[in-house]
Amino acid sequence: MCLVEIDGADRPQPACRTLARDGDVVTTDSNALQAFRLADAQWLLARHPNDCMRCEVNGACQLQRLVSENQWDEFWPKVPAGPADGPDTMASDHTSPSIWRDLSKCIECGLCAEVCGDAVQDQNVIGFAQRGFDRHPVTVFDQPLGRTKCISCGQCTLVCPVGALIEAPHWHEVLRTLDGHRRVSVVQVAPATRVAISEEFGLAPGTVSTGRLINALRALGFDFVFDTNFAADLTIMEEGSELLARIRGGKDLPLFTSCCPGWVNWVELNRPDLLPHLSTTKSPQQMHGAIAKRGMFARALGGDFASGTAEPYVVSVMPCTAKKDEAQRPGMSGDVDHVLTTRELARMIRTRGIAFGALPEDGAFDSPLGESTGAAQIFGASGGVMEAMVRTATHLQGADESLPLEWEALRGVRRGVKTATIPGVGTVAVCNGIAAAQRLLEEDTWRDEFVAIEVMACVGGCLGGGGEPKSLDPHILEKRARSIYAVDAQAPRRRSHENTDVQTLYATELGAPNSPAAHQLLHTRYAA
Ligand code: HC0
Ligand code: SF4
Repeated sequence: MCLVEIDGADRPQPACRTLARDGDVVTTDSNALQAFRLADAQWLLARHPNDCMRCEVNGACQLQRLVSENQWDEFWPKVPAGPADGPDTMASDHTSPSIWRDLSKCIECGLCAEVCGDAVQDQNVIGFAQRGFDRHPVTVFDQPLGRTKCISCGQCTLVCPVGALIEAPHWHEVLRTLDGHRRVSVVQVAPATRVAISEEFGLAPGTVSTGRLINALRALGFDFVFDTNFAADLTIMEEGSELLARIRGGKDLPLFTSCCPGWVNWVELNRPDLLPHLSTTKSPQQMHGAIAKRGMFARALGGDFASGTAEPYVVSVMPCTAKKDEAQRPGMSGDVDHVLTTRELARMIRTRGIAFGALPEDGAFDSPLGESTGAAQIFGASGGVMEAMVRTATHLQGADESLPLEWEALRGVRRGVKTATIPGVGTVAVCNGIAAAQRLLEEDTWRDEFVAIEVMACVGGCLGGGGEPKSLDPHILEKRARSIYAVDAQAPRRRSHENTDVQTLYATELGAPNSPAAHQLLHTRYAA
């Protein structure tokens, strides 16, 4: 569809994969190109299911947009091929807890194979098989996705222009539960969602929409709207203390952060020998759910909730597809019932006719699981978890309080490894993207070089997560990151140990970080 004519070339070339050279004369529209596109469209539409009304990407599908813009409707057969008519490889694949595939909708653009391959994630779970009309994307040995080494990062869903690869949708079930009014409902919102959801509603990329988002969630019917950032501060208390204990004991260093479930999946699937390095601290999503269901929030609700015979219904809104998988992991005790991606939440908001852009910006999180510091907010950017940990670990070490809060060397959305040497702690590394981590781990030098390594599977960190809005803006990651760091810079408290609700939680229930009570609620195990 993106064919262009280049003077001197013997046939039209795809714009998406042809590098423009100095002096090229490129024609993007002509009668010949329109004829090519129409022929392509006819071929695609003849095979494409005609089920837009119930397709998960209805309204966000690039094929649908092209049909409408070019008035190709008449070329779409009234009774097109559906999933039931295709060969086996066309069947819907729902075996992954995070990603659904429906190859009957595939337009064979190749973007999924590219992003899963060497160009970005370097997982090579999806590639291309056959040639000509039979060419289609396949997994290794044509296995269902759930039986491959897919890490659930969702980057393929982010680039799929149609509905062939999507996040496993939870939003229908969430709406049904809210509409039933039979359970006390709790929702938590991730740091990277609030800086990206604006894009779904035509607001400028990078617009911070925390207040609007809270109001939208209340309008959808949630009883309590909380901040994942509260639990991110708690994560830092636990993980920072775990790091210092390992440094003191000289064991299982470097410590690997464990809040990115795509990364945890990668270690379990590819390098189980490295599991002892993973922090046992649960991710903020899971900690938040644990406290809501079995911790201070359940006790505050009283009655059956306090005694443990009833549980609130806990939903999280995440920029990440792998968080769906994380919530179903053994060892997570059902802390979170359903996980919505940023895109799914936008769909819910649209379905209910809520005018997001017109909502007041004054929404405030409920207490006590709503307080957070700037350190928690930067979790959403690559390097943020490490920077937050450094801010608190240096404090716990009794280091000079005049140490900088901002560690520029750990920031930035460019793929690769970032490092910094922290007085009193040691040298730390940040792997921005799973491919960068793979490369670092190929040589053994990391074992002696670093005391802690942060890995985020998606380039940019959660703000580039597979559940974020699809964007064609080449600077989208920078824009979202800028907003995240701006929220931190304006926060009245910027270090996790300064969160007063977290302090109260330790004083009244958990004792100290890494105590037996904290381990019971806030830590997990991994499967080799
Ligand atoms: Fe993230 Fe998280 S920062 S993983 O990217 O740690 O998804 O935004 O919510 O859990 O806090 C995602 C984002 C989170 C968690 C937090 C961490
Ligand atoms: Fe590849 Fe990630 Fe998609 Fe899995 S979710 S197929 S690892 S891009």
